[in-house]
Amino acid sequence: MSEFPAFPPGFVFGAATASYQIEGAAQEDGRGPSIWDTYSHTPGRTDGGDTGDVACDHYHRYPEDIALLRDLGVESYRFSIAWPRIQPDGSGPANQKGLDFYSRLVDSLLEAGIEPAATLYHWDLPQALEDRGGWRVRETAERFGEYASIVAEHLGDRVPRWITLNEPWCSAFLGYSVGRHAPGAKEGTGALAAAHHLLVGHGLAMNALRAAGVREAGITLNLDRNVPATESDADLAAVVRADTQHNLVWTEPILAGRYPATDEETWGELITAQDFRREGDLELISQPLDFLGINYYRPIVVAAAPYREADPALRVATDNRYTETEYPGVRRTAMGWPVVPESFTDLLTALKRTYGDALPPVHITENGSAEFDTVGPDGAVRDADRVSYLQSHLTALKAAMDAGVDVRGYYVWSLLDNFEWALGYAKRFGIIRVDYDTQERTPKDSYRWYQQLIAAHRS
Ligand code: IFM
Repeated sequence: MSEFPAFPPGFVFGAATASYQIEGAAQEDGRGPSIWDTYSHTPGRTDGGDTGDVACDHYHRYPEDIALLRDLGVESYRFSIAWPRIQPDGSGPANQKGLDFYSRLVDSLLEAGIEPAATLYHWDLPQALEDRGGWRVRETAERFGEYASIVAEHLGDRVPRWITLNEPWCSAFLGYSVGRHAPGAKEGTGALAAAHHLLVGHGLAMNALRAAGVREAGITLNLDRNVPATESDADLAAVVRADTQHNLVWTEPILAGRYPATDEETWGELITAQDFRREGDLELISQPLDFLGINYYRPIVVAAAPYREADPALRVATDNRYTETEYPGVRRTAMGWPVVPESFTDLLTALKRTYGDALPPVHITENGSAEFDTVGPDGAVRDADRVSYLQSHLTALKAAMDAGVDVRGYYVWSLLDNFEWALGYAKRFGIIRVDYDTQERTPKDSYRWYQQLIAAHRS
């Protein structure tokens, strides 16, 4: 086992996907339209006009995908449930055919000896709710709580691990401020209201999961390791704003039951003049978690950027109050993301230093890389860069655990090449290649590597 980092007994190895990125069958069995259907079908929004209409056709091919998971040897599979399959217009009674699909998926996983880990929301909001205001309005959080109850009642006995939201930062800020994700809005307070209502929705979903008696419930955040470009006052102040928007806006209410002390400094009257925070919200949001899910990919070097007073949308967006600059001298993935495994260790140990015993056990619910894979004449898929990324990041994870961070599991992103949102199908994150013309699946070298790592922990 020498080439592999060694994890303690009971550590969970898994693989992750998300509904809109792999399922396809966008109009089947009563599924309603989501904001990602609308967004991807709007000309100019996604690279090449790609949509999730067919994706990996997992809706029909899930038995084959579960067989690949079983051969891989993972203990757990993280997938997400498409809200518009359960409630096509976001409210009211459940669509039985939608529930049946996830019931079949869960039963097949259990038969294969794989623990299901379900995410309730990985960005596919029913379009009907967006038409009524989306995450800008509190009603969406309330509907989310109802949807969570329906799903938890039907699947709670068979799914041991539940994640309320995946990366709410993307939903709020990419969706309502930067406009690079659905619904593609560029607003000021819209994004801040969305962030708060996502947190309220998380709290209501936690209540629903607790009422159904599920074994473990938590949330997944994509926290950032923000590194100042220089030690200048301006760049250090930009890091405070970046930390507030990317990290503290979530971790402070969830783990400490308070709003970030730096939110006024970061957003000024856009936050102070708001009225979406209500009494009792912090108690709801900060209820105990069984685990915190963390998705990690890369560090971000932050430099101050000129402030554009004229555009309130950009005042809350990532791209304006600070600029993400180059990370010199390191390899970059196909996403252009710098490969800096130590920053994974730093992120986790810093979180532990900040929150101490208030930090629940952690699951790494996503980690992986998009690479330029090579397909040989024999059809084999060579992805040495991904193997190296996984090896170095699992080693960095183990270093954080050795430094005292309680990490219980790791899910590679992703099981399959899939629809990478606005970037379409050109970016491949899978440890299994998908030929989108034939839907043929081919395990890559990284799949074999991960399979051996898992096997080494079992022997
Ligand atoms: O593909 C996404 C996923 O949906 C959420 N986390 C980051 C991944 C890679 O960009």
